[in-house]
Amino acid sequence: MRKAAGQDVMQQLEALTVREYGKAVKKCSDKEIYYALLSLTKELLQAKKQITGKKKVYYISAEFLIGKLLSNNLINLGIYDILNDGLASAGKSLAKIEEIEPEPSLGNGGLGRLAACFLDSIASLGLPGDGIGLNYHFGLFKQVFKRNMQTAEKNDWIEDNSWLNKTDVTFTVQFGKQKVTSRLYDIDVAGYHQGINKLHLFDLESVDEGIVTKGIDFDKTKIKKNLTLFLYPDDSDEAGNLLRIYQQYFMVSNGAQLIIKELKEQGRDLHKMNQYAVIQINDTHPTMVIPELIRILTEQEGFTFDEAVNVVSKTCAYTNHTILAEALEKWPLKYLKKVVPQLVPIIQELHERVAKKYKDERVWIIDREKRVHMAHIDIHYGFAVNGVAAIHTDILKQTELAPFYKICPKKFNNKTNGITFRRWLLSCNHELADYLTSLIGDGYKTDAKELEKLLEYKGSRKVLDQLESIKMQKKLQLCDYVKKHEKVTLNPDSIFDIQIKRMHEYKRQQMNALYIIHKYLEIKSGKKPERPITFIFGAKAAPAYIIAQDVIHLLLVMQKIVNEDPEVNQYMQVLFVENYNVSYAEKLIPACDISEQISLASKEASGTGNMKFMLNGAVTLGTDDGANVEIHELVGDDNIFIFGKDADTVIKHYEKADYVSRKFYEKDPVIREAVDFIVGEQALKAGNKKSLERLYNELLNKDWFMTLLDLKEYIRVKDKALKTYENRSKWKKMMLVNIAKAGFFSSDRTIAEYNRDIWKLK
Ligand code: 26V
Repeated sequence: MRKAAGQDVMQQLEALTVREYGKAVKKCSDKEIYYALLSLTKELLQAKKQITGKKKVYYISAEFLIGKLLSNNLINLGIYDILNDGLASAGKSLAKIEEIEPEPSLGNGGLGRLAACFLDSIASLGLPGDGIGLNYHFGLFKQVFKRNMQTAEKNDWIEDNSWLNKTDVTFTVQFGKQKVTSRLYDIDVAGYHQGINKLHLFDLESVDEGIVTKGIDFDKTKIKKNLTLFLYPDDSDEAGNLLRIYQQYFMVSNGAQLIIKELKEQGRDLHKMNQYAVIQINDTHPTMVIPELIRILTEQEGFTFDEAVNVVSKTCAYTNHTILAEALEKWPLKYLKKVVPQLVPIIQELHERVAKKYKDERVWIIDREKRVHMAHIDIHYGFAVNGVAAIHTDILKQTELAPFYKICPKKFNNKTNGITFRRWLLSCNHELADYLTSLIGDGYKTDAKELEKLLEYKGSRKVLDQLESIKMQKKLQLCDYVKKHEKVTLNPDSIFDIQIKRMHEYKRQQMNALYIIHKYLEIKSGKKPERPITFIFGAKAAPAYIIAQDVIHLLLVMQKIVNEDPEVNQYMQVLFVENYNVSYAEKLIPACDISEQISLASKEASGTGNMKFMLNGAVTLGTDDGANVEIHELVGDDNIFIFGKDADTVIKHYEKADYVSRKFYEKDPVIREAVDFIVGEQALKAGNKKSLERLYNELLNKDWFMTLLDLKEYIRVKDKALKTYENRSKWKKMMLVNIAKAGFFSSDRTIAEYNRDIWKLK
């Protein structure tokens, strides 16, 4: 057995390359070293102790956006520095070697990334907890820009040699009369100086990658071949929706079978399942685990229906991640009858029990249009319901889920999201982490609140200058990377203003685009900014979400117009990076000056990018929404730029249906000028008429997410942020306060709260 850590890990690597390739590390290519490190790290992980305990949490989620794993595993195993130094002595760069690893493509955005941060923190706190999800072969699509538009290609991320470990666990999953066989693949999840848990990813034995034709097109009806090909295929048509239900059932049936298998292997009494297992349902996607467990317990384990309902309800807990109605799943009963007929009588019985008990139809599971409200199953037949930031949980209680809060107030609780500092500081910003360690010791690595010790240095010029210099280093690194990957030369002396997140109207990238147009026109008219500004975007839009595609198009058109205009490009630049993903985020976030968090108040449940930026010394420009509210409270008015109508005002506008975007357009020439530019001569020459006109009409006639409501104030406050940046000592203090106050947002804190209030593992 190899030793887990220590000086000899470099010797182990040398021995491995000699054995595998017949040469020393210094003679190997980066690729050869990567694969040697992969097998060495996997061996070290396997030698680690599995985290055990009486009770285990199963975090079941359709997405785990885990990112590349090499660097994180090395950090958590405590061997990053040794290898980094050893490789450097052999003339090799670990940072370059890390680039070889393909990024797993198992999530859309925040929800999936949160699940990944949670797995890291569960293991790092030494808690027994496994993830359960699906092994999508082509994951979320790869974004490729063509003619300033997003196109989608398959993301072929799985290699023969990868972090996935094939197991001999297989199950049968039944869809009506059809049966498929699954196979379990595991990824080891190492805690920071801790043992390991597992991420269990189920795959379809009969999956056929060959059925993908052009781009991401494939026959959606061939479920025996397609079930684990893609993450959330296009759900704009019936076949897409059915496939989503097939995927969800495949995930939960496998999950339920695995949990029961493990409990039986441990000799547990299934009637007391809740003493040994807790199932955290990540959004509504895994909701069918509730009826599926009830089905298995009654059909195969001799439970009465009441007994099964009773124990399952004490085992399952639900996290809500959005108040957007279109994202709260409601499956037509007829779809469920087609895909999972065996669950339908169970769901109907669960509904009957609710309908008998409550007159208020808003809490029923099946509505008059025969749609099954998945969240309602979770709330009635789970023991806890949580939102993901204080304001989000309040809105759930007072508005979206108010009828439920009335009947079961005790189930509701808040768990403000968090991020793992291992990835979002120690791994992506070694320079800052090392400097912080030199100032305040490394206690903050396990107790993030210790970052507050940094506040002592608020008056130290030396420290403030060093923070500024690290920021410059990270900007230069980003410039190099962008030059290579996007063929764009950025100016590191400019202010980096960054908005990276899924493309959605509620997140209001279109508002930022209108600011860019406004700034462009100002410069054209002779009003130059004090310092150049670089506007950076990264985002994927769902292939069926047309308006989101239009916003991407507008931004790419602005990139072309601005960057090619010699009168302007020395004062501002626009960059929309292609195929934004976790690895790109790790490069962008440490280099950011202004963090754009500009969602329409009430709509962003939490946000987690906001936390990552803050931790890396960026200052937030945002609305009082999601976790921004808590960031605002922590850093105070002086260290954040807040603008826009608050959540109550926005909710009232929706209730009264009295927001008319055209009024804002008509009464304000600044707004009018920016909006008109979208369909002006210059934009139409550079872009696509149909797309730009559609977006223009949307903004003028609908603007469901109230862009124009906040645009004027956004311009004012963003200009104020840019001006404040010129007061360098003030800005550097703001950076310091943001870093110092970020400790609250460690996912270790979030998980400790889940454990204390919901899971009660230890
Ligand atoms: C999903 C969909 C799918 C259908 C089209 C429209 C739409 C809109 C939003 C969503 C979001 C699904 C849930 C989600 O990803 N929520 C995110 O969860 C993060 C982790 O809790 C949180 O930080 C983000 O604020 C929240 O948007």
